[in-house]
Amino acid sequence: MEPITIVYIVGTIGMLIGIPPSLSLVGDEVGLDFDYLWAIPGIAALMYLLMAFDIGSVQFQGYHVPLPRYIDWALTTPLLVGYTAYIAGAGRTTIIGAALADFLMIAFGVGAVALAPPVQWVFFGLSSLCHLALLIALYGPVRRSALHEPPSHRRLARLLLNYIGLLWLAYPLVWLFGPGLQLVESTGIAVIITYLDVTAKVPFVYFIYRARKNFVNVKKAVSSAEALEEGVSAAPTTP
Ligand code: RET
Repeated sequence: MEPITIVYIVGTIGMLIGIPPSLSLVGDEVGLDFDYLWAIPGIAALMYLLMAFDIGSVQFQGYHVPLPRYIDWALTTPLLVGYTAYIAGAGRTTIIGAALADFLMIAFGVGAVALAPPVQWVFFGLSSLCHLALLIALYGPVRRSALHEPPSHRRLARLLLNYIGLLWLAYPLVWLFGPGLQLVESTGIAVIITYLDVTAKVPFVYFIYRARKNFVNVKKAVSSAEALEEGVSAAPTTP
């Protein structure tokens, strides 16, 4: 068995760990709708399984590139960004705009790995511009909209926002050392990316799962406070 196969199997198992907590939120009445959160680790687990069997990989400029990785990123990173903006209470246009900037970043990224030297740098530039646009959207309108949310939502939105904002900075760097300058060969890059991917997804869904209890408690607290208020106002005011 190739060492890289083991890495991708570990990646598959890692992603599988994210499925039960996100599945438990399906159909849950927590005020926010997380019915498709499972698709984030779910799609990734499937793509890692394909990579473990070396299905769908191609050779670009003498560099081994698994296409399932880019299918995974194209589908799941807009979900990561979209859910973050949604939890922050952002409007439809902001959510779609941020998810679109993210999708274009990945689409241009495919050009950056598929094409030969001079042109690949143009695509690297375009992809990086989209990454920048995404960060501006997250730290601008998304962050601002979180200010109007209840504390539990605001805290979670901020956590996810910084998680995406910081961790994802590693990806263009990895590209530079891998497909870009080819200083690190594809096996080493695959190990790093597997680690980053599992870290980007599994704690993300877990953070939401963990905070779900807050949402429920907030709702319960609000309704019991209301019931209390009604009880108080219905009660006679004189002792
Ligand atoms: C590429 C190409 C070079 C320029 C930039 C890139 C950014 C990639 C990112 C990927 C994030 C992936 C995640 C996966 C989770 O499983 C495509 C490497 C900017 C930010 C979070």
